Amino acid sequence: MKIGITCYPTYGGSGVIATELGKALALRGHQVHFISYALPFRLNSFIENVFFHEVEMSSYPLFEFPLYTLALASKMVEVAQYEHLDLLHVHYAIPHASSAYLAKQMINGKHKLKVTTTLHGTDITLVGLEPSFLPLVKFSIEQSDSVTAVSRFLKEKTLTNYDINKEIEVIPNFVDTQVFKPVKDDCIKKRLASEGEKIIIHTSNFRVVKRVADVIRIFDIIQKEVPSKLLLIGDGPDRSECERLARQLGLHDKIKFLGKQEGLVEILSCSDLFLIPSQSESFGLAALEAMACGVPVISSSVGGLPELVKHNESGFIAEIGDIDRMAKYAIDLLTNDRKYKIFSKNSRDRAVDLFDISKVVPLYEAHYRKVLES
Ligand code: GMT
Repeated sequence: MKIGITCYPTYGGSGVIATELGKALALRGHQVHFISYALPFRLNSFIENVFFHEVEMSSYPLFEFPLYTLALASKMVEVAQYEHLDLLHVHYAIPHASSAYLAKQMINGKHKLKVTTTLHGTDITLVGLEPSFLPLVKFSIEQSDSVTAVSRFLKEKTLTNYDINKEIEVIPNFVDTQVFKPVKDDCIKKRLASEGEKIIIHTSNFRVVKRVADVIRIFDIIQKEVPSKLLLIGDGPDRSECERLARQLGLHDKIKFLGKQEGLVEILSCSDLFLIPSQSESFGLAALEAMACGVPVISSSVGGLPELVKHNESGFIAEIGDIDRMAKYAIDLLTNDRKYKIFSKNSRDRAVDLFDISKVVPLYEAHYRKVLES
């Protein structure tokens, strides 16, 4: 198949999934054309069958706001026609599904092109609900030839919030468990924590929905009982506030703000526990990557997280904001070696059995075939 993929190219789960999917499809012999405003960050080396098409933006002074949606639609038409695309797969509905709709209208039957939209999270649960976007998101989803969602939760939310009567296939996010695997490297552990200390980790884009302040407060309780360090990876709007909170609680020596990091596998592998107390989370790709490295997860009970974290088997789930309970679960696990080993193994097994790239990419291929035959 010849597949066009549009996604956000910077850090973010939807971009990661779109890029890894495209790379995996190319390895399986499909031709993949990425269309975006910049090279997706995980597309940093030559891969056969993978092409990148940059959307050029005009900076004409009359346009106070960049007209990306329109420029993207034009580029989609150009690539679809010249590269003979069978299908355009857009990740994150806003504005990609609308650009794809427009592109298809412009092609107007001259060339057969199907559009698949994958819903990822805040495109449905937050941004898409804003009055200025809701009608367009609903329309663009309804007009897509097919729609997938990354969790059962997100599928239900889409159907109810947008009053949509359309088939939505749930295809979960995935991880390459050959890459994200436990690599016990003592050297790194020694550099991050002192002898005998546990490592608690959280990775995110430090937005309000991630509740990073809760991570710090949970850690505050944990470190009183268990010698430990907290690693905070990523960057975003809440980071300065969180650094202030860490200093206020006298934890600045025990919390390391590492910023954005490339070599996540090694850091995850020497961590003992992953915290994700989000306000909203349609899937929680960061938690899956931790599980694949054998790291149990403590999460809030929102969104798609309960589909990922099996309570009392691969981690624990508690109500949003219940930092005492999350800390109690963490202390229980970190002070019980036997239980910890079982949870760590369960986490890895769950990632391998249900969410490995080799199991999920064929679901997308089958989905495409169904759409193309319809
Ligand atoms: O929706 C967002 O906030 C952005 C999006 C992204 O691009 O990172 O995150 C969502 O998609 C990820 C990949 O499918 C999911 O793992 C995240 O749970 C989801 N974020 C939220 O629902 C807040």
